[in-house]
Amino acid sequence: MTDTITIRRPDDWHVHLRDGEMLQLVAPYTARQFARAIVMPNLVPPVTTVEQASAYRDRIVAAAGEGFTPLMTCYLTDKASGDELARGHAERVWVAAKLYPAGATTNSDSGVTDIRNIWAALERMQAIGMPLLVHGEVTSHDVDVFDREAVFIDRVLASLVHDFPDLKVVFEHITTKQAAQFVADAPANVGATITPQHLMLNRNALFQGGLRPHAYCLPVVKREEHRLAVRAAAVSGNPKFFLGTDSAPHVVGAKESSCGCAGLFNAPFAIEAYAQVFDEDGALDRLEAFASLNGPAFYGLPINDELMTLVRGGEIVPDRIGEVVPYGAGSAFGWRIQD
Ligand code: OTD
Ligand code: ZN
Ligand code: ZN
Repeated sequence: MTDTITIRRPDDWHVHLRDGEMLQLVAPYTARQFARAIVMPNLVPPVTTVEQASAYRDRIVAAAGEGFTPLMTCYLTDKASGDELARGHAERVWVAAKLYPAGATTNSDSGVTDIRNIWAALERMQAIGMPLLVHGEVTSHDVDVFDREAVFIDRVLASLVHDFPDLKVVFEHITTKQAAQFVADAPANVGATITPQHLMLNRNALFQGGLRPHAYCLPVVKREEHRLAVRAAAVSGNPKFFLGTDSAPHVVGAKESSCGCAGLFNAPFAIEAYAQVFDEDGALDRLEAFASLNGPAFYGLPINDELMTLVRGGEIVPDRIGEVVPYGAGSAFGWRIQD
């Protein structure tokens, strides 16, 4: 049994770092583990201009400290401009752009109401090699919340990938067997991020002995068969699948509420949680590819020089970090980072 594993320092290809006080609280946790992170633009107001993104990047660097590189994203709206996207990409502010179907998740009200509205922007992104990051859920009220991802593939994503054969597309935080299959079958320009919670929880976690707000995120966790399919994809070694925590902190009062916010704060013990999953599946030798190699390869970025060593035996996750309940509070993941 392996008790120690050394990997290239990982990156987080999907994280919410927030702003203001929350940014100050959470950024050091991401920076402690990850060399780089793709930072989601769903602030209020959303990050839609190059200037906003550049100023936000400065605030993140100040909060995270030395040795961490935030990779910024543009929030696509119905009015997204190809010129603005190309300018931000050329100025190396924007690494990618994010598609939120309007209303699909937290702070997505300014998102895209119809994919046809951003057709010209997507053509431009394809031409300049700028990846499109997709929150893949339909929002129509007639579609069951547990089916929204699978229906999105049929109604939107399949034709998008077909119509833009050279556009790099990341299907973010996949949660279903349909998504895992779609990405596995798609050409090499389509990848996916996977969160720790979607590898560890099925939808029973939402109702275990009562209503569990700290297991609630979007896309919502699914049936066991989906968890197993997503997990098989993550540990498979297939380069299309890579680490994206979707760490999305909310203060405890906003979670434990009659209308609780979606999102889990998993940044403090993220790599430890992934290590536990890969260990349980006998795939520790593939953790490095998932956490540290596949993402950079997809984005066309170099891998990190530094190494990270993980050792068996986790510490207890605290009940609170500031005013936020971290993912796994009160329990321990099987691994810890060696100092
Ligand atoms: N999901 N919460 C949030 C975003 C994500 O869809 C997501 O990427 C958030 O709070 O920003 C969540 O549950
Ligand atoms: Zn999302
Ligand atoms: Zn997210």
